[in-house]
Amino acid sequence: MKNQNIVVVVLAVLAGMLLTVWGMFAVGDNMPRGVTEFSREAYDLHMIILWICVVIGVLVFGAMFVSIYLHRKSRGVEPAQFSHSTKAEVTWTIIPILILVVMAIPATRVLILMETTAGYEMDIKITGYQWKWEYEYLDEDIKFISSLDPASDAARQLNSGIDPATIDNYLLEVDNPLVIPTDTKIRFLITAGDVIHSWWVPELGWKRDAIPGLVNEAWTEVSEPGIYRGQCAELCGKDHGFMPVVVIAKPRAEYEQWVAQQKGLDTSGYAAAGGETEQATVN
Ligand SMILES: [Cu+2]
Repeated sequence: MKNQNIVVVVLAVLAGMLLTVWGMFAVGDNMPRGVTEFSREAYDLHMIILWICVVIGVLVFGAMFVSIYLHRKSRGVEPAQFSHSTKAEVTWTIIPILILVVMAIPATRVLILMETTAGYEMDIKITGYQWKWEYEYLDEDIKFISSLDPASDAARQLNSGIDPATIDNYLLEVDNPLVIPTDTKIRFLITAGDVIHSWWVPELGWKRDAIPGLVNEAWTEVSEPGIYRGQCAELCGKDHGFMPVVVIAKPRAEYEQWVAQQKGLDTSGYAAAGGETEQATVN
């Protein structure tokens, strides 16, 4: 290979690495920043570690390509004859250890934050079933099943003749969404009634396995009202792809209205409160 060709290959590989990272942002394929303190912490951590990895990647591959180029046989370079270097081994052991320790400090802080459910203001029990979710507001005596919305369900059937592109939020819409108040620390108690599922809403920054016979804990405190979508994230059977999660975060007053409406106390303000989906059943 001619010298110019080698330079082109080296530059192409380095450019390809940087292009991959840039493309991740340009296409929006990165993890979402989310709408909770925890999701933002996790996102920031992910970005810090990503950039550390990019720098390491560029340095390591850069050094490798440069030395391949500068020390190639056609330049008459003689190979070194040593078989062991304590100095080099100590260096390439200590530097990665330091990097790992530096990355572990913020990661541990975020992990502890993730596990700290203390100070929660309300409890919601989530139970996964093939292939739906059950939500139980433990303080409110509200319980309902949330499953794939009928429009998506009809379109997904074999030979349905319905073009999925015509369905809004195809496979990401449910009949009864989980409604939560904003700016409230909510503890989720997550379990399953048959096989292992996993409750996942990317904007909240975490997912938790729903395991029969075991109750997992997680928490959230959503700062921005909105509709957040997710899916079951643990292969749980043939309809695993058809049990989405929809969370609607409403300001406290609108949430209270929704609760009253669920209990049949007051139905007046529901439409005004943004109740665009079907109402849930009350047990
Ligand atoms: Cu599942």
